[in-house]
Amino acid sequence: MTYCGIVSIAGRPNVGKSTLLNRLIGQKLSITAHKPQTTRHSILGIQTVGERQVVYVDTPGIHVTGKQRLNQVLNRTASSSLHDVDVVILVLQAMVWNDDDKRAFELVSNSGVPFFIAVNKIDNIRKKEEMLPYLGTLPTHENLQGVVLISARKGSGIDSLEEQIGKFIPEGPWRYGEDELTDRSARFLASEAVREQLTRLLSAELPYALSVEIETFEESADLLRIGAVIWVDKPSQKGIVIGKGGAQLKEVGSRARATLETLFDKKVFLECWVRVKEGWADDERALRSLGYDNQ
Ligand SMILES: Nc1nc2c(ncn2[C@@H]2O[C@H](COP(=O)(O)OP(=O)(O)O)[C@@H](O)[C@H]2O)c(=O)[nH]1
Ligand SMILES: [Mg+2]
Repeated sequence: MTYCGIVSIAGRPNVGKSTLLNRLIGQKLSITAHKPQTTRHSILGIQTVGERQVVYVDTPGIHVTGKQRLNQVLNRTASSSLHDVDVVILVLQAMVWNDDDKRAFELVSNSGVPFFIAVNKIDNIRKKEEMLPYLGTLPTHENLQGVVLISARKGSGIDSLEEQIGKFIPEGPWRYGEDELTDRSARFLASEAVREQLTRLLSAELPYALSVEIETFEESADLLRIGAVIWVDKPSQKGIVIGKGGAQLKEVGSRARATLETLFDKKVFLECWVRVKEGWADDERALRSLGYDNQ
């Protein structure tokens, strides 16, 4: 007898959804950074233990407002991932409850799916009893199955979360192979690894103005050769990404390469270029051509 279920990881940006997915799968599948909108795509993390396969869906965060098309597409992706799932994990940040959390709670509780609240980043709280008043103010709902305190970064509470979720995974055939970890291609993971470092190393708004496309991806027995194009909005941004004497781009490349060598367990040769593509964040067609879509 086998079990298989889909678990959606929901919540506003920056609460630690992607960090949680990576922790659950034990691999860096989804990129993380201390900035909202780091995750632009839904990504699946597949965990198969014994007879049970759990497919976790990491989503872009749920935003209250979205002026740009990119924001609207991100919200649509986030809401659509709440249906046709078996359980939702609504991630909150310990001691924080704001308008975006409230909206995420409403979306999740209205989806009709059983859900858990995972209160994340408890490693930041020195005295755990200080959390009691906060926990008391969280709303309740008939579909809410429990509240679990976790640290996605440090790993605490994860076993308990997995155990409680396990009870909601129905009997059924596996959807993925036993060894599969994600639905995403190696090319996609490569482009995300580059975007992660750009998001981390560049300041302020610039990361939102860029996207990464993999032009070449050649695998041989002992080497992975990857060519990545970094698309920016304006000519002025090109120089910022490249940095003085190319230092910034070099740093991005070498950090992304380290991530990819761990992920693929292989030597990686990574080359990055910067090119200008104006106004893409407002042009839905351009978004599609770069792979940002609901699918
Ligand atoms: N202290 C602490 N920081 C965390 C934890 N989980 C995530 N973070 C940090 O919170 C930021 C946002 O994490 P991320 O997973 O990208 O959030 P997402 O937008 O919800 O996917 C990153 O800087 C993470 O390192 C945690 O358990 N403890
Ligand atoms: Mg994320």
